[in-house]
Amino acid sequence: LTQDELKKIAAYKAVEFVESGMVLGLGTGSTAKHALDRIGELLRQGRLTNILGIPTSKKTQEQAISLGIPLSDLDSHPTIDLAIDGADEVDPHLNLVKGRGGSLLREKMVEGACKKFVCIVDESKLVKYLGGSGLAMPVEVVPFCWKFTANKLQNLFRDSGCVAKLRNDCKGEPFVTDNGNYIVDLYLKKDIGDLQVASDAILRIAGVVEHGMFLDMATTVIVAGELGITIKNR
Ligand code: DER
Repeated sequence: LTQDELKKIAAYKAVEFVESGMVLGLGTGSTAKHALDRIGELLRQGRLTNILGIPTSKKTQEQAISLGIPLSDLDSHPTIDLAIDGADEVDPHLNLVKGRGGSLLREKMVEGACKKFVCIVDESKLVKYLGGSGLAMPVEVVPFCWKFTANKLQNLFRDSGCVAKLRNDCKGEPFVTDNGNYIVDLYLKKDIGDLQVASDAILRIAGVVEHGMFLDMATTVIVAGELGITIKNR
């Protein structure tokens, strides 16, 4: 099975949790895309009705519109029944790294407002500890003096061999989020220790808007692997 087929399997499994009448947090990324496609299909077939979607990015909003999924927002629906979204990393405690797609702020706002957050991943996302994949740990920062903020972040995790890099787009310009901010990606060589302590320290830096560690947020993680589907509950 290809990685994308595994993502689709996890996504379709998550959509089994969706009931008619729900207000849904709609995730962002290539795994969540399959979940949206499936929701759109069930709506078209009349097997799901009366769904309202709260998108976690402009990209997801566009996909939802193209699928005919009715949309609303957090101002109108401050409490959401269920969110379905992917992740870049999942640790054994169901803590996540998200945001490699650049949507972490709106994802964290939406998923933080949900009664249930079902995270969908292929098995390649499982890590022993967050930051362990050696891939980016995203932090959304204000553009104003981003170097100053990036240096504070790098120094915060210097004992973990942290390198902080501004994320650029395909044209070599700074990547700009849906919220008009920049992303500084942290590359770690070692475990950053207590995640809550790390999270609090990151958020104390004035130029930081939000980071990509989603701690104690996922209520269920659906993992699709070569040997089948595993459902992990908090
Ligand atoms: O950027 C994000 O937060 C995405 O949800 C990411 O974490 C998962 O993206 P993928 O499903 O394309 O791997």
